[in-house]
Amino acid sequence: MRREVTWWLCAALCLFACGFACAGQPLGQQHSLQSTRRRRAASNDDINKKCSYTFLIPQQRITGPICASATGPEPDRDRVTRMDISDLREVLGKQRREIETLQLVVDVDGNLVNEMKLLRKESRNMNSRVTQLYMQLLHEIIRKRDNSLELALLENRVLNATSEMLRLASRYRELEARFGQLASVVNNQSALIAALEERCLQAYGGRHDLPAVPPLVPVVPESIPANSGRFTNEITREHNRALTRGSRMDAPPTVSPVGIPPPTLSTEGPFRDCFQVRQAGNKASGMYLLKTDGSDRLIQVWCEHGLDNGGWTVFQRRKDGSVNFFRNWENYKKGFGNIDSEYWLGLENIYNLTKQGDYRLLVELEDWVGKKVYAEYSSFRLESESEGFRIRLGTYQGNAGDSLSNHNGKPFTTLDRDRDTFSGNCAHFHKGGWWYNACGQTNLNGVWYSGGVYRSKFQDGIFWADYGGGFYSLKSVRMMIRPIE
Ligand SMILES: *[C@@H]1O[C@H](CO)[C@@H](O)[C@H](O)[C@H]1NC(C)=O
Ligand SMILES: *[C@@H]1O[C@H](CO)[C@@H](O)[C@H](O)[C@H]1NC(C)=O
Ligand SMILES: *[C@@H]1O[C@H](CO)[C@@H](O)[C@H](O)[C@H]1NC(C)=O
Ligand SMILES: [Ca+2]
Repeated sequence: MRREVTWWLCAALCLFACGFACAGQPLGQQHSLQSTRRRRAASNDDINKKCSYTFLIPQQRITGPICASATGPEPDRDRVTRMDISDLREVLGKQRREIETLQLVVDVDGNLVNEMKLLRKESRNMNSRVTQLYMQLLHEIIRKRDNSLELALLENRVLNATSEMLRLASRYRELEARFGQLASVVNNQSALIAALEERCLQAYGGRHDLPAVPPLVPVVPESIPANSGRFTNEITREHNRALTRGSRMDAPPTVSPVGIPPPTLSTEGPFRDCFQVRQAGNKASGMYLLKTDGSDRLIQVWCEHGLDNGGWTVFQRRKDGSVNFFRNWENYKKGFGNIDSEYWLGLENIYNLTKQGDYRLLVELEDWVGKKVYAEYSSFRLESESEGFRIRLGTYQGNAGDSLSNHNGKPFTTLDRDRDTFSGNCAHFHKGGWWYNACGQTNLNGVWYSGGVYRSKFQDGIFWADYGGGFYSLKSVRMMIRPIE
């Protein structure tokens, strides 16, 4: 009985509810109910067709109140129907409200879902943005690391260079110390050799008339030419070997017999000095013919136009040891050598040149690493032969040091004409001809030694005491004059 009522209610509710939502699961008990009540077959069929889905409301909730009304005795069909309908209405109202509530909830949920979707989309965007940023960051990090690697490399290199520099500096100091030691040894040995030689000479025949040895020029000068040159131990004395006592003094004067005639000869008349040559428009350094005032003789000289605007008349030149400079008075008076290599213009010619006006002197020195230094004197002239061709110098200026002023006012001395202030003959010790004092701070007509530092009994090299000291022989030397403008 109770089951019948339940079914009926269910059917009604189904009809109603299907209007709202026919979405759900199939009704499980439908088949068994159909078989119990034949008179409702038609509607039952309808229900079966329409309500193929479950209700939103669970069955238990509906049965509660309906069961109460069905507990009475044999029910009247109309009464039951009325009661049921009112109950049903109530339930339906409740259901509707609930459904509305649910609808609201669904709406809210829908909004929430939309919001969720939006949020998710946004989150996706954020994700991609974050990824992008992350990649950028990664890129930056990698680049930074590369940079820092490069920086580290550079730092390493700087450190290396610094350590190398320190190493070289300490090595340089070492070498300097060693140079000092060696110089001192050389000084001691020179003194020792001189002493031994004197004793030796005295022992063999007691020649007490022999002159004393002149004082040595200090080996360590104020300015050092070049470090490398100082440590060469090689001493070549080809020039010295070539000399023999017999031939040395007999060598005839050889004023420029060698060499091509100067290019200016044919077109232009002889000039009084190289300054005039330069003023005449000749720009090339080379050999030119000069004729000094009051003289009827032509002289060949080298004109230097590549230095300090040119116009320099070169009267002395050393460069390769090709010419012997250990000569007598006559040779030094007339001149000797080859104009295009080593030569001495001659005291008479120099005298006649400097007599023409006011000249200044330039001494150019080159050491064995090719460094050139200069000593310039504001005025320069020689006195006549009767005065021994005394040298007269003005004030010094330059970077070689003033080693020539020590000779200022001194007459010229050769081996066969001793006019120096030393007890012996300075030409003998220095192996040249010069305006010796007692004896010299410079010896530019000495022996040409190869390599710089030389070892010899006497200081007979081409030295300039203030540049290299007494035992450093210069590689090349030039002495030249130009009128004072
Ligand atoms: C620095 O010197 C060390 C050895 O002294 C060497 O291994 C390294 O490669 C050098 N670095 C550079 C950048 O030259
Ligand atoms: C050189 O001689 C001096 C004294 O004459 C001496 O004090 C010095 O030690 C000597 N030097 C060398 C390297 O022999
Ligand atoms: C120097 O000049 C004088 C005249 O002042 C002359 O007699 C002499 O020959 C000249 N000397 C030379 C070498 O030219
Ligand atoms: Ca003397």
